[in-house]
Amino acid sequence: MLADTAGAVVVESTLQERQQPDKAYFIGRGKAEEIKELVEEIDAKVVIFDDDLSPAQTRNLETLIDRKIIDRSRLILDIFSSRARTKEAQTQVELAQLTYMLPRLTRQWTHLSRQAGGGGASGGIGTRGPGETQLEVDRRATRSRINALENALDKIARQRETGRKQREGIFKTALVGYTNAGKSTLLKGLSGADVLIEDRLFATLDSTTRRVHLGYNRDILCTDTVGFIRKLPHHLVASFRSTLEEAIQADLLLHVVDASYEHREEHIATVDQVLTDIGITDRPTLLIFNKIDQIDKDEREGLRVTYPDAVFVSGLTGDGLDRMRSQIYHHLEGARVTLDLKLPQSEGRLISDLHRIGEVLTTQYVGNDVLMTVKLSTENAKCMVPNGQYRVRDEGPVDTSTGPPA
Ligand SMILES: Nc1nc2c(ncn2[C@@H]2O[C@H](COP(=O)(O)OP(=O)(O)OP(=O)(O)O)[C@@H](O)[C@H]2O)c(=O)[nH]1
Ligand SMILES: [Mg+2]
Repeated sequence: MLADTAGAVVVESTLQERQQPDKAYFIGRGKAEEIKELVEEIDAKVVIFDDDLSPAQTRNLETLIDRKIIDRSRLILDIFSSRARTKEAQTQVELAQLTYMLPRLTRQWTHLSRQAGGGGASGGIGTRGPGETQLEVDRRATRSRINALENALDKIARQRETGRKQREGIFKTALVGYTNAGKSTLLKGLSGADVLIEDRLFATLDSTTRRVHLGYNRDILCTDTVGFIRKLPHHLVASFRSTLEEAIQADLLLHVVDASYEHREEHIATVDQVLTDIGITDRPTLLIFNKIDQIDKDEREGLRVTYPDAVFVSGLTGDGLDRMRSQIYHHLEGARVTLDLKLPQSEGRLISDLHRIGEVLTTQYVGNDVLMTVKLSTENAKCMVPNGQYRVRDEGPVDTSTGPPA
């Protein structure tokens, strides 16, 4: 599917079982020669490996098989680069590509020489001396470009940070999941917004945030994120940190699983692993089985038994979207407390903050005081309201210094 997404037509595939990869060729030398013959016979243009190859292995295979060799990382990077639309995604992809290329730079990368202003350093396989010099120039140019891109991403990350501050107080959710699970379809279904949906891998590279009405007079924010995949190149994860930051900041994760995929457990495990890798561990998560229009009743019941807390939906038909909304609502309510507050009217700043980040249910003026009933996230309740000045409904007075009520 990766190959297909990248625009290649797979004409033949082959597998080798080995205890461990060969240092020089990754596969055995005999197998590599077999592939060379096959490639000539069927006139294949490219050989794709479903694992990552070392720079030396790629070179050796290229020399032996005499075809372009593409490993899994490179394939994913190619797809990413063809799909990057926004400045941020393009910057992230370029950074990942250069990081991938740096150890692989050889004298063959003549296009880089041109970029570095080298002019006529053509011919590729030149004499050793000048060639080496050009290579050094290329490496330096690549490193300084990497630096520039990292700085640009830092800047974008800071801008995002500002945007996030303005959205403080609104309950935030993020759709995460294996690529092609149907995250964007669900965002579209929930928010009504126009979102790019494709039966291809990595249709979404940027995070898109939309407001979702839950009903019950409540709005939340929902962010669509880049899909995860097995054996995701680590430099790619690193480059996409700022996009994934939206998931890192979410109050609730909506883990979307393609229920119709036979090995969905593998996908679930991969997503959990990537989340751990980017530092998200014990985040409240709602498991969403999507594409239930594609599975029969028995299968659905089986899943229900195994995952009693999961939500079953079809982004395509809209089935289950209301259940999904109400489950999100329950999470949101669980994460909020209702407070009865008595504040001096002089606390104008605090009062306006409460209106901004909380849900003010009632307001009453008594003398110089304001009596308010406000729903707030437990987190905001802890950090915003001064010690001893509030009372949680039905639960008696609370000491804020010990944190919010459970
Ligand atoms: N049958 C069926 N197909 C669905 C459903 N939801 C999504 N799809 C299809 O699955 C494919 C992928 O959907 P997307 O919403 O683009 O998936 P995504 O998780 O955002 O994928 P990436 O952005 O590529 O990671 C599209 O062809 C959708 O039409 C569903 O409930 N049922
Ligand atoms: Mg998508």
